[in-house]
Amino acid sequence: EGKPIKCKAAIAWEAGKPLSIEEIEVAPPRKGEVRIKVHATGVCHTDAYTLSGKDPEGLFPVVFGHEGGGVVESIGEGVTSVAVGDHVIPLYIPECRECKFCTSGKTNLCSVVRATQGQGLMPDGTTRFSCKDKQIYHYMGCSTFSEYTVVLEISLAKVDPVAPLDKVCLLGCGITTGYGAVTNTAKVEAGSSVVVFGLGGVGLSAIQGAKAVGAKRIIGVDTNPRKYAMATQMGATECINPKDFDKPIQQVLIDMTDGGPDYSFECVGSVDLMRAALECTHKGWGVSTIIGVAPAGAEISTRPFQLVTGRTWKGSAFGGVKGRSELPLLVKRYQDGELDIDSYVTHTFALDEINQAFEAMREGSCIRAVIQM
Ligand code: NAD
Ligand code: DAO
Ligand code: ZN
Repeated sequence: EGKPIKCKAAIAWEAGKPLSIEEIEVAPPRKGEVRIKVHATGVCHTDAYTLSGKDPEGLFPVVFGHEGGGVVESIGEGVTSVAVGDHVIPLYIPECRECKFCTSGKTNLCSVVRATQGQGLMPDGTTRFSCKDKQIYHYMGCSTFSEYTVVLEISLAKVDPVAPLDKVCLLGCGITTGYGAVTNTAKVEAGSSVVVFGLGGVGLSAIQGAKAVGAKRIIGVDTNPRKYAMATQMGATECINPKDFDKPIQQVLIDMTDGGPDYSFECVGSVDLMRAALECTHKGWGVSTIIGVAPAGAEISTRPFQLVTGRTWKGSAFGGVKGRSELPLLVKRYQDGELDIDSYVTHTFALDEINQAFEAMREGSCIRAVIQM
């Protein structure tokens, strides 16, 4: 029977306030659970969104963080797929391999622990974190802003221990999301034309995916021209700024591409851009994939004629990637030099500087801030 561990964590006591570094107690892993020493974690917009208080499902107090990498410290009863010392990436979409979703062959949205994960709890309805005699909620089943965390076995991708965790941690969210949306969800073919709206970490990864599958034209769209250099480095053949045109951006793109691109990806989270992204695609076969997360309650619209005339609207969560099965392959691609991760790390901080990472994210120059524990 394991013992509780005392360690440092960044706690969000309430919405809209900076995180505070506290000593917390992390209980040992129970049945099907694994305790991990977190080595590095990215900071993503979803953490900032929930911290802001705008997320109607946000719970406090909580340990945020869902883009991490760590090493297994101890395992609970019945855990067989990982062992002490294994290197792992926590997954906010688990892969149980048994539920209706996992066995469908059609989706990565494993739903066995959906209810409790959304309530910030482990499946037995309790939490493994406490601080100052208060129970602290888990976040997205990961809670990587802590030196130690407890995650379900089915929510862990075991990865090559040689891969640097302060880089491959970014496969826990944004990079996999953009890349997978192109390769898994839209299944873009070689020779295609592709438009990517939003050139942050997610959009840049969609560009990398498009380049990897052999797309011949890859157009990046962003209102911030400082994003174009990196987009070009990742494989964009051209970048445009909607502010430079009087015409709606969908018309600009249709004119540029003789009727519209074969594929588009919305990587911003704006319902207006989602509409533009659908409507710019080519009549008869255009496929537009929504990746960006819009504000709670927002709705999309277009004229049904856009679909009647052969355009398809899709969406993608975590790039349609089944984490336990597929993340090791993305790690391999990184190690083989086929997937750039290093360039995304524009900022690094220590855990007690984590509020600076949230500030950096608001600046246009930041792609990803990584916290080194
Ligand atoms: P980011 O903020 O780094 O990038 C967004 C980019 O969009 C920025 O470069 C910004 O300049 C640009 N932009 C803003 N308004 C624009 C406009 N009107 N026109 C063109 N460009 C505009 O964010 P990110 O980390 O790349 O994430 C992008 C989106 O993906 C977010 O909504 C995030 O929540 C979402 N996301 C979705 C999933 C998923 O599984 N579906 C996973 C991770 C992130
Ligand atoms: O199974 O219903 C479900 C929830 C799946 C979670 C999908 C999350 C996609 C957006 C994540 C935002 C970035 C972390
Ligand atoms: Zn499942």
